[in-house]
Amino acid sequence: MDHEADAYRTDLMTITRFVLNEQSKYPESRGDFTILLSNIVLGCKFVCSAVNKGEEQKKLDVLSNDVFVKALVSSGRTSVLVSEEDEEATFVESSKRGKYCVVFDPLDGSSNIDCGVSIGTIFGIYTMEHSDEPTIEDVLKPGNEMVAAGYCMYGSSCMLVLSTGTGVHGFTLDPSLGEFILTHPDIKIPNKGNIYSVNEGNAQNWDGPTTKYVERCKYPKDGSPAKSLRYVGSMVADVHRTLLYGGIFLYPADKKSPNGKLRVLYEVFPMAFLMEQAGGQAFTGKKRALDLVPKKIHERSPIFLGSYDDVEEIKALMVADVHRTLLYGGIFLYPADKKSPNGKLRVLYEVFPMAFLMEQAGGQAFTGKKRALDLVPKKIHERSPIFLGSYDDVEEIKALYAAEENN
Ligand code: AFP
Repeated sequence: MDHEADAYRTDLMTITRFVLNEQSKYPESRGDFTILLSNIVLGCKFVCSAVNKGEEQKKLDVLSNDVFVKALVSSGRTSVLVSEEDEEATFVESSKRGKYCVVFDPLDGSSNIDCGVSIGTIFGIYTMEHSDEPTIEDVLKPGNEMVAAGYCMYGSSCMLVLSTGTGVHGFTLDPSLGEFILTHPDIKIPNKGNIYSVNEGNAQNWDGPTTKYVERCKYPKDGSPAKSLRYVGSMVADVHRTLLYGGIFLYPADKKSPNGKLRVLYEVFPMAFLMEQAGGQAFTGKKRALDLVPKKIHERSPIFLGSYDDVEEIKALMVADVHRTLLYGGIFLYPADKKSPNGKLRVLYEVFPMAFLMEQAGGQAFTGKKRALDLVPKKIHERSPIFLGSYDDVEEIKALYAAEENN
């Protein structure tokens, strides 16, 4: 008899026991998070059972949302809820309020239900830092302020993947016990993978770096084998596979959808949080995904997430437009136009760093009116037109602007 294996099998680490263990490391904690989580778990068990019964999509969408909202409100531990299903945020009545805010998609990928493909619930949790009346600002916060995030996948088995900021842990529902048991402790994503996951049907509308990246996945230049394409079209399933096998999942911007499709609060942030906790990365095409500050609860963002090295590659391609100018000379411009009189690029974290590099490399950076580095931004996300690159090339454009001014 294998006593060691038996000892492991009989030492059932339920999700509640796991979270209580974590909580015992913080003597000041009063069990609020455990209570909140047990209500999320209840919602997941309900949805799992409803999916297994084969309920139709529309009914399941509504049912799942109702169950989660009611479970979260009755936990007495929440103040603001944002659900993909509800246009407006829910503000919990004062007698039932608690210190947490939960953002969630009760049934993500639900257009796949009727053909039996894996779907899931995604959630992220913030804490309120004040005891005043809750406002929408309590959830319009960057993902790096989340205290926990996770998803539950309803597939061949029902699995809940959770991070409270100390790694990523996977729990599988044992239907006979009705409990989620720890089956995948401390999940780490491989540093590089051999799968890419994207809706290639949108390829004709992608930008240059995205097109180039996907081309490289298929025709690698460094002699490595081509990546395999896997795309379910259900984020939880695609991200779960990426987490376990490595590789990259992307839903990029395209000409028709400049912000991509996926929602910041309850798709991008929770998955980005899990990826980083598992040793991977999540990038929007411009910056670390968790550093986004959403302005609206249903805001969207492009997303590239997965293995550290794979995301590093797309990051490099995204900055390559400017990098090429730096290495080979020439000019990079994102000018003003009638629709965008300030261009598109942001002064503080796009124009300034690139202008600084250009000048240090002997080039110039010009806004169309003045030296870019002499701008004094009035707002943190202010935009400016920009022309940067080789000294003489920028000199030429400066001369054209000066001539126009003199006319
Ligand atoms: P549905 O909930 O409408 O099925 O959308 C699923 C989803 O939000 C996400 O789970 C997928 O990753 C993504 O959309 C798939 O989008 P495309 O169908 O455009 O590929």
